[in-house]
Amino acid sequence: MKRRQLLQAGSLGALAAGMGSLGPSVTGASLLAAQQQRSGLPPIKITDVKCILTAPAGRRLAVVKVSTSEPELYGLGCATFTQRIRTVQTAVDVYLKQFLVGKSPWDIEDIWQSSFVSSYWRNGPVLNNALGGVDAALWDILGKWTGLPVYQLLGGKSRQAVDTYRSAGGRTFEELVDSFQQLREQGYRHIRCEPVVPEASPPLGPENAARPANQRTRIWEAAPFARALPRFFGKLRERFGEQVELLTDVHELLPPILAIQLAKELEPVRMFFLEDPLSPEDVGYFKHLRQQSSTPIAMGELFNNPNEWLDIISQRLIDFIRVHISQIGGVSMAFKLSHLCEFFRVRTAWHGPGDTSPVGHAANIHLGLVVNNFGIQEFHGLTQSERDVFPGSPQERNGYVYINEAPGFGVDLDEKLAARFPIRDDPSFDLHWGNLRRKDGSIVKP
Ligand code: GCO
Ligand code: MG
Repeated sequence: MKRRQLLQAGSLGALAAGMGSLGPSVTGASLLAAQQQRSGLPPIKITDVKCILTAPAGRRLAVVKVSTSEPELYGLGCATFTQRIRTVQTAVDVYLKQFLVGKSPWDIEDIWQSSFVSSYWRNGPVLNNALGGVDAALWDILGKWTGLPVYQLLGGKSRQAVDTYRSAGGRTFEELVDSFQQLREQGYRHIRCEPVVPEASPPLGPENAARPANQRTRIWEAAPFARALPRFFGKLRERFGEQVELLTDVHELLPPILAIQLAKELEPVRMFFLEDPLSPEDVGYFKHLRQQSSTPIAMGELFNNPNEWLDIISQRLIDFIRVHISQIGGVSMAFKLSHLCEFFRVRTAWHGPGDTSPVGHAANIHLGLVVNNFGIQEFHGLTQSERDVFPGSPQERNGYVYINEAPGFGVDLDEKLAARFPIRDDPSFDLHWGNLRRKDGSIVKP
């Protein structure tokens, strides 16, 4: 039977069954059975849940594949936590698999809620990414079955494409200006710059480079960095004028009072936003930051759970929410979060770096197409090998990014090709953050 026929037969049959069984004498158990019948979708089951790891562009990516009893009906969801990717794989392949096989893929919300508490201890990047991957895969399955793109299931398009920002790179001001100019010529209207400040990050001698990868240090001093940034952006504004939006990311590295000074001193530049000025542990400082400065604030790539964002959103202390969607539990949670933000005029700016798979980028974009309070989308850009491993990946044109109109998220995974880009467990891949130190040797916390 074709999908649509089955869907119709399913809805009518189930409606009749539901009407018959929902009388005043319904017991708890029969109510559960009646609900299961009444979904209007065929009674298929989850048959497998697995995590696929691949690194087509060098960065380690994790994708969850949920298979069903319907031949060839499966869904994909990004679960990338690149620094601890094997732990996500275990959470999916061992724990979520045994919890989910045999359940209905249509119960997206119930699977989210039950999986979330299934470990009793919860939250955190490992379990949330694993759950986020499953959640997105279930939306993908629903889209494929109904023949609709996920954006349609979430409410339909509010816009035709999502506007993106890219980062200009370079070690000197001149190099950065060149890179900035190229991005302008490609049509970008929003450009992020993270200048290298030599006084803040002095190069280390050859003895550092000679150390084993897990013991190599980088130096970072907040004060010279915070002083240099306003000068840098002042020059950039002078050079490129008012027709471009400027963004910067300070990676939660500043002591709160320096973040406040920086936000104030950036005011004349009229930034589009200042990204991640404070550590998640310092969220209490947002109210002081807000009282002192009108520089727009984007926050959140390290956030895991609602307790980290509820206060700063409801007290109107930030302007853009930029969580990593799989890190907070996937599309379902991000959709709720975007609605919460809508009421407080906070716009979305989902995290979209290189350590997001094309499936994850597509999820960011589907949400961005729907929500009224879309702000901007970070889109790192994809290499040809990523596009080959993930057929149907999003495309950029003139600074906008587009998804295709295929059902679900519209992105597939060529597993055979993915296996030709195995991930590496080399320590130089994930020790970057843990070896960032001040000149006195003490650790710097992002
Ligand atoms: C961003 C981020 C990334 C992170 C990276 C960590 O805004 O794009 O800060 O560059 O550093 O995702 O793995
Ligand atoms: Mg960032």
